[in-house]
Amino acid sequence: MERTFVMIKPDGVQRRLVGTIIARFERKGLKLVGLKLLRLTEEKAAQLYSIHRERPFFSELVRFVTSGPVVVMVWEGPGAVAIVRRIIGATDAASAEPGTVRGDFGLSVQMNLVHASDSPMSVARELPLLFSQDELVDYEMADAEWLGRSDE
Ligand code: IDP
Ligand code: MG
Repeated sequence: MERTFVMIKPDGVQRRLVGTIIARFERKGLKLVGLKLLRLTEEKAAQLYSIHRERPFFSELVRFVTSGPVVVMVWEGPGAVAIVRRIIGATDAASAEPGTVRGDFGLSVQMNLVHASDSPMSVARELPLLFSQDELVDYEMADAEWLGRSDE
């Protein structure tokens, strides 16, 4: 079953939106398989965003995501990567669609509340940076048969 890596950024934690954001993924029918509150080290943040190393906003981005605690999560479900990207919305929160997390709660391109892996390849790189295998929990959801899509 597909899994994706998601992180509520420091602005989401400081603005007390952790529960609200988690609820968006829960109500869609995704399954939570990993969850932690922590503060990223500069090194971890730089690794997570290594593809942006050459971008002008890189050092500001690392400073921002290390400025306070974040909530890191792993969500599971058929097509979880693309579904979560649609739920969070476009990168620039100011122009993200209403109904998305960024569209409903943000105004900024940097402080856009949440990170989510953009492809299964990104999940394979990002998830192990923040979670070890024994921090991911295997279990069945009681409502799985009522969500209409079985394991693929
Ligand atoms: P994504 O989070 O939607 O995948 P990316 O392009 O991968 O967007 O950028 C990673 C993060 O870097 C964004 O979520 C945002 O916090 C920050 N960022 C992206 N573009 C800019 C920019 O032009 N200025 C400042 N920060 C940016
Ligand atoms: Mg990205």
